[in-house]
Amino acid sequence: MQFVGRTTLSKFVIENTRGQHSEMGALLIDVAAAVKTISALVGKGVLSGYVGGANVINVQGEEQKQIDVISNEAILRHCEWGGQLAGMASEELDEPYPIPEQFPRGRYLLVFDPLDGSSNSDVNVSVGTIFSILERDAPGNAATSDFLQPGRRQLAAGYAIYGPSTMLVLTLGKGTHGFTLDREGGNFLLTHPDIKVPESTREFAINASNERFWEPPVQRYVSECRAGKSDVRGADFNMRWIASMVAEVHRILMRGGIFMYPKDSKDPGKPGRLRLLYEASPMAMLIEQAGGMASTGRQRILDIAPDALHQRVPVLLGSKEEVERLERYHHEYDTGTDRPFESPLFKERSLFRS
Ligand code: AFP
Repeated sequence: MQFVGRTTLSKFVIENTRGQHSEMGALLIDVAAAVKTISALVGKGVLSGYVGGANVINVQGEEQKQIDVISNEAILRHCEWGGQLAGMASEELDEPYPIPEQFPRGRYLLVFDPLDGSSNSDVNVSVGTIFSILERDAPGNAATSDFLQPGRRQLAAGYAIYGPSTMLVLTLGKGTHGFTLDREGGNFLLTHPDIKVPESTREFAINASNERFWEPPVQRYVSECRAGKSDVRGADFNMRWIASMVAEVHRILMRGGIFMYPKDSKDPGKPGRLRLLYEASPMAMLIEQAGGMASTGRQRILDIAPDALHQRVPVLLGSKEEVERLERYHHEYDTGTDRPFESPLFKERSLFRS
């Protein structure tokens, strides 16, 4: 009886999608069911039989684990039957998934990364599912072009984090709200209503092994954070890197910070590592709805019109003051007005420019 009377995810969703989007409410309840299935599997670790073992290469040219495949299946099976969807798109599938013949069609589009950070599942570190819901003008069978909408058109976005506890964090366009899974009762309970990202932070997250491939504005920013009290920032910074975007974004929603996977020159064919439709856009909506910012450094992420399903983008997101600073550094760099910088990397750049 301990949790009786608390707001469940189902109640929250039904109350907040009544009217025009009630069918989307039903879809979200199916997404939550899929998330519970994945949570149970991930929580078993190697005992599930899906963690570890041989990997295959997926459509992104990346290693695909058995747990990725089974998580993808879980979402497809839980969500394909209800009649709300015109199609689904997944990180694990090259093309959109058509709704099977035997099921009715709806007008919503579900895009998702079934298990982000799955390389971490082998080492028992938090992983997550990221999802987003878009709308097509009419019910029917979705084509790839239907999915290519800027993130500002998302009707809902969320992620589940499979950590010491499983949480589902959701926005329907009115704030960002966190629900914790009560494993015994089987319900997600509203535990973190109206999450707010602090505007200021002294914590940043970036894969620093890529430093030599970053653009100068990011090198400048990180070098200033590392210099701490002794330099222009006048304060010491802390660094974190989990290599699991869901876990980094969750930390930022809980206590502030900035997450960066910037543009780099490591592979000139890839303008960033993270995927726009099912990683960057949903996280950008959640962060903005919590009062933070999400940018490429040169453009608001939610304004990018995708031209491919698996398009990659640079991602800088989190506490407002830091994302604004990074945007300013990009602008100063692009316009040649950045101040003389003492880092050897910047001296190198000024040599190139002179
Ligand atoms: P996987 O799902 O292949 O593990 O990738 C997760 C991810 O795209 C994202 O969650 C992390 O931020 C990023 O990779 C970490 O990658 P690095 O290996 O570059 O640190």
